[in-house]
Amino acid sequence: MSEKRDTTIRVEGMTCASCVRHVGAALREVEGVEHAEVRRRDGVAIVRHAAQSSLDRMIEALREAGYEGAPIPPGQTWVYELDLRHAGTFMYHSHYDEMTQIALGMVGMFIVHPRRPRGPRVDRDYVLMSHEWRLEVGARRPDPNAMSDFNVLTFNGKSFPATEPLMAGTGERIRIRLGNLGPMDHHPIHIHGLNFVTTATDGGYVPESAQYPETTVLVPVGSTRVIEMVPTEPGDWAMHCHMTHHVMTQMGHGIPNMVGADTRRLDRRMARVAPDYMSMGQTGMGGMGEMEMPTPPNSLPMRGGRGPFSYIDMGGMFTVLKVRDDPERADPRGWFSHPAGGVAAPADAARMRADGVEA
Ligand SMILES: [Cu+2]
Repeated sequence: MSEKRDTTIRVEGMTCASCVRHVGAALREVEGVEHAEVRRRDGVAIVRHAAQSSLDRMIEALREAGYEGAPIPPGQTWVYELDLRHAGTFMYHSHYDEMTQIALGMVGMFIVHPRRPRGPRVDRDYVLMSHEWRLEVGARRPDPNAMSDFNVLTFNGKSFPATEPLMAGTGERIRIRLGNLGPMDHHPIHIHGLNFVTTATDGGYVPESAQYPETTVLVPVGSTRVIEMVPTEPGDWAMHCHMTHHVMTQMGHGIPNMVGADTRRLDRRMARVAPDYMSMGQTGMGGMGEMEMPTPPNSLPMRGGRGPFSYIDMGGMFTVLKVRDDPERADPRGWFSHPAGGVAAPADAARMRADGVEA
């Protein structure tokens, strides 16, 4: 192992914008590289999760750095050297003022590719890092004091519809590396229309004999899960966290439960004092994103995006796995063309009668 290579991650400043931009920034390296340099700038402390297998060397580096006692002062650049002895999917983050620095997004993925490929060759290799934020409506900076009540949920720093869709070819083998360095919540990541196996965690590879099929994988805080699949059905398959709140964005916590309420009398009386008043939530909240009502700047209230059939009212931690027979020529932002008869439609009366259903 005589190869030496320097790789630099720059983490500059700690303003909201630079941190949000930094989330999901993935460092990719190759196993066996003797020297990787992680250069960090401005107010960042320590890398701990990165390259667990290089722990000895890293502990040494951290001792030199004073571990938890010596955060890098603003304006300085420190160097951490790691021997990348094992391949895998790891993460890095600051270990100083964790509530603030992690809440503001000072996290990223650290991918070490094996020198010799293991297992079946994959055709595509994606990285998705989840994160959660408390961002008051109209505020520019996430609130680091939040402990459980997060209202903006992201993949690689973006909420749907801004998330990148993942393209895949029918019959290809797809790898998705999932990482979670959000402050508090575990995310059960679910994919429609196909199943997958977990082939690795940040602790190492899962032997093939221990892999089992799943449609949802839980990604706990502080861990990575690598899933692989071979999609056989072309289509637009939703991929999202299955916690319902995590596919919705800012939604006004503390609002009363209005489902089923008869507000006609209230609306009449309110109209006398506030002509623009409108009660909301009597049938749930699903249509609110589509209404696209004016909102304060820098807010993301329950927004989804346009779908092929109607408005997709999911936002947050949601993206689409686009499986195509000819992925190289397909538009990653375009929607799947369903074959005739391949989508649901209102039931016709004759069919319902034949099934014994009263129309
Ligand atoms: Cu979630």
